[in-house]
Amino acid sequence: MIDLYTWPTPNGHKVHIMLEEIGLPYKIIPIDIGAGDQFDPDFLKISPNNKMPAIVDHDGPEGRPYALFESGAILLYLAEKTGQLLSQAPEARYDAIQWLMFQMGGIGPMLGQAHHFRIYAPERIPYAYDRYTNEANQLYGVLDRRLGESAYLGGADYSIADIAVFPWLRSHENQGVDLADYPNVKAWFDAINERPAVQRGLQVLADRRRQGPITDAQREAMFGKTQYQRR
Ligand SMILES: N[C@@H](CCC(=O)N[C@@H](CS)C(=O)NCC(=O)O)C(=O)O
Repeated sequence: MIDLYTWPTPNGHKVHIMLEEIGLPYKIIPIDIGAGDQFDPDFLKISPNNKMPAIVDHDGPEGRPYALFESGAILLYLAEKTGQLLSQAPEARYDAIQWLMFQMGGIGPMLGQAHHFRIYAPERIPYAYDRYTNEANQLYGVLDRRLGESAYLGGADYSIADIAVFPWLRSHENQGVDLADYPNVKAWFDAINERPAVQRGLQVLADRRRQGPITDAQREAMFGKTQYQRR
């Protein structure tokens, strides 16, 4: 059994979708990041940067429990554990890993900042607003060119690279991106969105998603003093 510490955000959705695709049983432990659950000392023992998702695999290497944070590491771990969604052939394997790293180092951080400065920032800061909107569109352009030459990000087969990127593109409007400008991305996105496991993954904790604008208390937990008082 895998304990899944999560919340219905793009980084959480990656792991929900992965677990649904590979069919391993898991138990959901909600980490409400707007309520400050990520600062619980027990959670910090497995996720030292106070971020979800994290997992504990009670049947880890050599049968012992094993904890992981960072969604990219979790996807790699689950792919290797089950032999699914990551090729064993070196070239195809590293093609997928490259695009997984592109998600972790580019798509996640940059689209996250685009969302932050367009939606969450208390005032509009034109420099940041424009910089991250431009970065977002630049990254969608990279994806569009890749998906013009191969069916999936890692090549011919659906892989953990697609699972990592897909959830981040669901909020394209909030990132200042019009999907119609990226037809290869749109076709790929629509195909992945139709996968039954993807739809099941997106349903995990869906009823807990914030309705309406962020509150002052949620802003404080995620971006305010609470975030930095442990330093
Ligand atoms: N690089 C990390 C990023 C995880 C992350 O940014 N999680 C956010 C929500 S999507 C979070 O837990 N934020 C709470 C906080 O920073 O206090 C990963 O891919 O797992």
